[in-house]
Amino acid sequence: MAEMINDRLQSKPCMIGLLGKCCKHCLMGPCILAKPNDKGVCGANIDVVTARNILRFVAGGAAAHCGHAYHMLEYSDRKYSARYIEKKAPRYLYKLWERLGIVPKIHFEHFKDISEALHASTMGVDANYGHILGNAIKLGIIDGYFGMYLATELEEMEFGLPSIRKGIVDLGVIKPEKINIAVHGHFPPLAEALAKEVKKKENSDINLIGVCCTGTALLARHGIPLAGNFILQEQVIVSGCVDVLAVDMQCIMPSLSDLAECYHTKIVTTNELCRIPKAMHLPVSGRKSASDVAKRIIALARINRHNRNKGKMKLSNNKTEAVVGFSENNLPLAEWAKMLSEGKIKGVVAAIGCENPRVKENWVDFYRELSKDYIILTTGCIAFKLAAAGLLDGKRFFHLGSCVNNSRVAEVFRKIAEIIDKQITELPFLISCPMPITEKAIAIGFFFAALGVDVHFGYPFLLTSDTKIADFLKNLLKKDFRSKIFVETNPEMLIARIRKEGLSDKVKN
Ligand code: BF8
Repeated sequence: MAEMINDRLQSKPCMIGLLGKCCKHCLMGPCILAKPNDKGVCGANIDVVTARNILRFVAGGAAAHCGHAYHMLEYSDRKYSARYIEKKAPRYLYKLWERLGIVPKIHFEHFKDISEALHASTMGVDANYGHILGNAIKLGIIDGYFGMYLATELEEMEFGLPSIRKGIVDLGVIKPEKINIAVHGHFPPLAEALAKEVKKKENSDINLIGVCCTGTALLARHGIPLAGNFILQEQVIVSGCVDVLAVDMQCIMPSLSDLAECYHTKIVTTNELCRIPKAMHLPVSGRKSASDVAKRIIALARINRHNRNKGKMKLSNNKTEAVVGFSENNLPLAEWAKMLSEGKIKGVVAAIGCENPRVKENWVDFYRELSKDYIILTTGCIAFKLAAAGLLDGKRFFHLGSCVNNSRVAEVFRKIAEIIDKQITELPFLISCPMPITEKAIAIGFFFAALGVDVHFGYPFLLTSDTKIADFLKNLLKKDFRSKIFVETNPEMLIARIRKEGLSDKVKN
């Protein structure tokens, strides 16, 4: 007998999830925040997690309604005014929304696809898992081109290209004798304005340092030292010597402001999307405000330096030199293509993504071993880890920048394939993301899979489940894209497999 809804109701709802107290937006979780003072691994508290879950519910509902309207627009071939909301809403309400900064401003067409994905995945819409997975690949393509490519291109137009140089990484770049300002996040305008300021003679007392991808962008473009990646961001404060930590957006632990209460560090948020309680907010909206905020931050750091507590300083001596600033424009791609054709190298592997503290395996040694036969490109937080291990020598390991700069990895693959006159998928390329944390890391994987590149993840998540979905995705990728996304959590197993099979027979797997 077919089971009925009453039967299915026997399965009790998860009360934690029901109340929005389960945070499953990264692979350090899912984190259960059952008691009022519980926090997720990143430090997000119950209020933040619940609010984020509500946002995702609202986004799903809004996507469904907007999708409906969008399909009607398509169907009837009509346009809508860019001032649609202003025209429709009561004047007083529109003014209020404007004052609160909540009038939607997005007109870009590709955002429609993202909202449609939320629409399609909300209850009662797309129930065909094959179609849903096709949509995930489409979003990967959007992530690649409208996300990483466009961001990289716009940053290069605004701030210039990276150039090959030596840089210093790790916590030892914090200098107790100087005024230390750290920049953290992903969106570089303020960090670039600060980089300009600290070149001035009157600011020679300032030591500007970076964290995460904002820091990586500064390292590649200006050689500004990189203090840490995602998992070291709290250690930057614990040094007791960072006078201002200016954050923009993404991968910023909400725990920072709580931690800063125990130290003298002033946290400054600079992006409208990213607010942290107890932090000072100095929004950057354009070139002029970036320059003004940079000056204010320098003045604030100069004053705050006097509040350091000598008894709480915990300085690190860890410092490593790394060669950085590579891109598709300055790498010897013709030479690599020749070496590949002649069998002098076995392939090109890109080590990308995060450093997930849940992962305990030694992936650094894995890449060290692999580099004997393969060229290793690297970006993001894993690039910091390889740099700190002393591997980024610019001979076998090449640092291509922040996570949005994975577009450079895609360009390297595209150009080498062009030179050899093959398709990307026919060549021994691999994307390896051994310690993913964020949704971004997974989206990047889907992008490269859509390009025909095999993608390795080193942390188990949905794709590891023994379901039809995992199989379907495997077959879909194999048939249409000649690629695969696979999970291997054991570096020794993967190295043995690559030694035995290489990367070029991937299509047969
Ligand atoms: O974009 S590697 S933890 S910092 S998400 Fe975040 Fe992951 Fe680090 Fe930059 Ni990328």
